[in-house]
Order: sequence, then structure tokens, then C-alpha cells
Amino acid sequence: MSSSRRKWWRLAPEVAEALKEGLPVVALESTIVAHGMPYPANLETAREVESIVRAEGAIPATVAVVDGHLQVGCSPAMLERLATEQEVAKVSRRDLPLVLAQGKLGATTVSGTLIGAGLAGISVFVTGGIGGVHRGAEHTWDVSADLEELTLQKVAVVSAGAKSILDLPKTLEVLETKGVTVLGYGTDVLPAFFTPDSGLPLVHRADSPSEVASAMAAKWGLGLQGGMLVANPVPDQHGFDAEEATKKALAAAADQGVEGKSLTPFLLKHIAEATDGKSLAANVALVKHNARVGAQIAVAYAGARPQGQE
Ligand code: PSU
Ligand code: MN
Repeated sequence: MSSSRRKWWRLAPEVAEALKEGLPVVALESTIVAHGMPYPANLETAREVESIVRAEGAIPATVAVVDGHLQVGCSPAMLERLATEQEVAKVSRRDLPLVLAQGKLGATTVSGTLIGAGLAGISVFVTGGIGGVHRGAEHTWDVSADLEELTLQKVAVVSAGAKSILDLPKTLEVLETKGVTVLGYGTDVLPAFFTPDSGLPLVHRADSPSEVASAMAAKWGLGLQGGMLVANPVPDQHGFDAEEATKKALAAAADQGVEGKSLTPFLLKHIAEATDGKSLAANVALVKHNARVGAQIAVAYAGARPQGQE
């Protein structure tokens, strides 16, 4: 690892130690904390997700941009800053150079977090839902940088599928084109974030952490670049049909000319308001569920990994 690179990113001591020992580590994103949920649910959820990862026997590493570094593993004080400060940049691959150079506080999206996980050599990353191809992308070309990053980093991302605010068939097509393996976790259909079933069939499924870990070992053992998407449905009791609220939120966004990086946070906020907080409760529940499954996969992968393989 070149020292010049380490000038721009750093590991929390606990994460560095765990990686050195080959212990399971789970990366976590921070955009969900700064832009995806309101205070105080954001901070409570961020803390609980870290505890769930620990309870399953892995070390959590929340990724963010702090004081001119891509920080892999946030301290409790950093988490609190991300959850409470007004001016937090939303950082994808495109935004990293400026937010780093200017020393601003930044919350990493799935794409930004994947970069941190990749640099650190963390193999599992837990989020709520990944970005994808937006509805109307044939006109706007709005395709999340998350999809591209999944082709670059050797990381398995555990998510509740992709948000129903997206065009899910197109998102699946792009994932196939780019060679990102999508595994339904205990399901044969793509989960749609708030809803366990999008109605879209998946080609591959896994029913246990060790099945996912073996697929990871095979992909990277062969030397294939890029990641994998583990699509884990929202627990049944928290799932609901968000289509009506989503349509309203999309109409409001079009009305107000909201686009680009502001779109996803805008839609999430509107859906939460339109559903009286039901979507927020579902969001919290599915992230926690993903944390449990992701940590179990990290534990299985740490155990299965052949000696000397990253
Ligand atoms: N899922 C959530 N809440 C979020 C996001 C996903 O439950 O806030 C964020 C993730 O950080 C994801 C980002 O990477 O939205 C995608 O944004 P965009 O569509 O602008 O690429
Ligand atoms: Mn976009």
C-alpha cells in the first residue's frame, strides 16, 4: 500500500486491527445517516446497526469523508456529526476529490462507500437499498453511480434490493450487462425495498450465509473484478406497498424540478411524509435485517476464505 494513498484515507484503529487479524468486518454507508433518514431516527439506527454487526461477531466500519480523509470506521463522535450537522455533502465517486481536498464533512453513498471498502479490503458492505436506473432514465440518463462502482470493487453488497422509486427492470438489465451477480437471499424475486416482492424473477438465489460466502470465494478466487449484490427482502411484518406514495413523490419532484443528487433524498422524505412514517419504520427495519445477514455473511466468508486470498 503506497503511503501517498494513505494520505487520503485512513482506517479506524479497531478496523485496522481486525483486518490485520483476518477477522470479519462489515462496511456501512453514511448517506443513509445524513440524507436518508431524519434526526434522531438516523443516529439511533446508525448506532443500532453497528451493535447488530457486533452482536453477530463482526466489526462495523462506517465510511464517510472526515477532515480531508476517506474514513473507514467512524468514531461515535463522527457518527453524531454526520447525523446532526446541516452541511453534509453527499459523496459519490464523482464528488470525492473536491470534498476531500476542501476538508468538508461528507456522507458516502453506496458508490463512495464501495471505494472505501475496496481500498481497505473489506469484502462485505451493508446498506438499505442501492441506487439504480431512475424512472424516465430514457429521457434523463439518471443512472446511479452505484451500479458502475459495483463493477469495480470486490465487495458483496447486502441490500433490500433496489428502491421502488427506480425503474427496476432496467436496473436488473444494467446489472446483468455489467456482470454483477445478483443473489436473492431466501427469495426467487428481486425485493423492492419497502416491498419484499417486485414481481421480477431473479436467476440466482442463496439460502444461507455460507452459500453467499462460497459464491464470493469463487468469483474472486477466479480473479473476476467487481462485486455482488445480495438482495435481502424487508421482513414481512414491515413490508408495505409504497407505489401510491412513490408516484406522488415523483410528481412533486417533477413539479419542483428536483433532479440529480437531490432526487433520492427528496423522494425518501416525501414518501415518509405521505405514509405517516410507515416508510421510515420499514427503512429502519430492513437496514437492521440487512446488518444481521451481512454480518453473518462476513463471518462465513472470513472462515471460508482460502489462506492468502483477499
Ligand atoms: N437507500 C436508503 N437511503 C438512502 C440511500 C439508499 O435507504 O439514502 C442512498 C444511498 O447512499 C445510495 C444513494 O447510494 O441513495 C443513491 O443516490 P443516487 O440515486 O443519487 O445515486
Ligand atoms: Mn442520479
